[in-house]
Amino acid sequence: MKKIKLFFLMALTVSMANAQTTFDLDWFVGISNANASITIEPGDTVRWTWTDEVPHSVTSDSGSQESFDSGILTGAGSQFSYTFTQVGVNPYECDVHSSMEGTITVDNVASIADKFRMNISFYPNPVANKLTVASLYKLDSYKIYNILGKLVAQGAADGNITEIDMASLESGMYFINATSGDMQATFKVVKR
Ligand SMILES: [Cu+2]
Repeated sequence: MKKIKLFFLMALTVSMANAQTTFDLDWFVGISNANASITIEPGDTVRWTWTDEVPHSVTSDSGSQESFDSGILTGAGSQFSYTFTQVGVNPYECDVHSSMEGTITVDNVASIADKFRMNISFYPNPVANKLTVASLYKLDSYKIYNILGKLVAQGAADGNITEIDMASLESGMYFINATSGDMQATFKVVKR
């Protein structure tokens, strides 16, 4: 009994020390390099999902730190996963469409919070009306604070892509706080 308990405790400790994450990327003709590129930590997995009906592969370039190849798969919903274990830079592409390419960077990021922050992008900035927040972690909610720290708007986020209507806010600088589970990040946006 004691042994079992100890084992469980050890397993729990290990799993908490390496909070492994699976990142989902859509894989299709026309994907931008930015949307096919992410920064992860050793032990993290990237899962590519084919979202069109054209044949593709996920194939590491010759200069890639790790070597991986899905082979050519066809059909929306096809998937390929790879778990990266070494720190390094991994450029890859589709063997069928050389315009489909990206880079998986594997680094010992200081914290989950940093990893969360590094994988959020928002545009345009400055923004006139609609701000798009793209995140590789699915976002739950957002809050907008003005320069005085007053909460001026909040809402539910919409997973990987959230559109925030800022049309009704006055011109000026705002801080947007986004959350995903117990992670959060704040970034600065200028409203025209
Ligand atoms: Cu392709």
